[in-house]
Amino acid sequence: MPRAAVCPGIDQPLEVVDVDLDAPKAGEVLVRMGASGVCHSDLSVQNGTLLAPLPSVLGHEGAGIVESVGEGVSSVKEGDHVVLSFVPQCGACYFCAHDQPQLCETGFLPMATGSLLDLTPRFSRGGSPLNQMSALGTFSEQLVTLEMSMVKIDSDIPLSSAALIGCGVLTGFGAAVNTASIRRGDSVAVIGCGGVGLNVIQGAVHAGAERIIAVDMFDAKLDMARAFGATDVVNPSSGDATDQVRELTAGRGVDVAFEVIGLKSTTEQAFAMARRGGQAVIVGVPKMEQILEIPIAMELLVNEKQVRGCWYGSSDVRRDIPQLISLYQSGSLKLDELISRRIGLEEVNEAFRAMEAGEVARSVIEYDL
Ligand code: PAD
Ligand code: ZN
Repeated sequence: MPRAAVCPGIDQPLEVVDVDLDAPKAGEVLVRMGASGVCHSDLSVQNGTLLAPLPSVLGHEGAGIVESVGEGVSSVKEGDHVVLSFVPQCGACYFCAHDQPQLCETGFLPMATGSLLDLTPRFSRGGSPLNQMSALGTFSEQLVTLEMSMVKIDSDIPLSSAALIGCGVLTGFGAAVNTASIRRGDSVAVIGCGGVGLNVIQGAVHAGAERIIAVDMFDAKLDMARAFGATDVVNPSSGDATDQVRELTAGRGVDVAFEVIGLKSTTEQAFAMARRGGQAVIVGVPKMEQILEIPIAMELLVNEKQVRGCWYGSSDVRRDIPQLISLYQSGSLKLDELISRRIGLEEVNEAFRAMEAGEVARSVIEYDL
């Protein structure tokens, strides 16, 4: 019986309790979790920004060790170390066949409904089903998920660092490298330098951006941003962020502006910071009903600006996870530096508080293996 952090309902604290876990069915895998990052999207489910069926075991950024496999599973076996993907990627549907596995059709319903392919979760408590966020539920000592929701990694990579790849790194790094069209020498702005935004910064460095302007309201985050490769920093408390970014770019604006918070105001800022012909890449998840209004004639036509949405860094997990691991192994990708606090599962509510207070890049739950 694993211990898991369950969100009982919107705005209710997570409860750390023993839960029941069914054995893996065909195409499914039982994983003993090594670690799970605490991402803003977990908090967004708890506070109702991101709609997900509750009650649910939260957590969608994790790595662990395969304990057993269901019938027909061939890509992993007992003892393998794996990074979990919060988007199941089947490799065979229309989107997977068109180089957009982040939009996988097979994986969409399990991800959105917090269940597996038969649309039931494997967690339960007192006989009632408990959903599993993004078909995972990494805030649990063990979980059962789809074979298509994991990628095998070398067993010498620390699981706490590998866990971060599962959401923050794939999303942020991928936003810069896959979603945006950054060219060598470009200027970019990154609004929001938390666990995801810091990875946009390191992705922008990798893509060859020359000027990387970090925007955050906490100076400590801006210090981290510099350590991850930002060349300039802007704190909106010392003047309008758009004006400050324009001043740094000869009044023109940046080639690519990223919004990595999930607010309407900062999404509008990203659009305003982009130069004529530039891109605004939206990574932060706002409230479901949020609408973005853009002056069509001036901004989309005369100024030819583009808005690009970014889901999971437009990542192909089977292509990108091995690449990120090898960048980490060669010292070109920071993972350990993203970990602000190593915590136990019982401290998950405190991790939410620390995230909201801007105290951490990532808190990482470490499980006893
Ligand atoms: P985080 O809380 O670690 O970071 C957010 C950062 O924004 C913090 O550093 C804050 O200080 C900063 N911030 C907040 N408000 C402002 C403001 N008004 N002006 C300037 N800075 C501000 O969150 P995170 O990095 O874990 O996640 C960021 C967003 O990305 C969040 O909305 C999350 O749900 C989203 C996300 N999207 C995807 C995707 O596929 N698109 C995947 C994962 C996470
Ligand atoms: Zn996340």
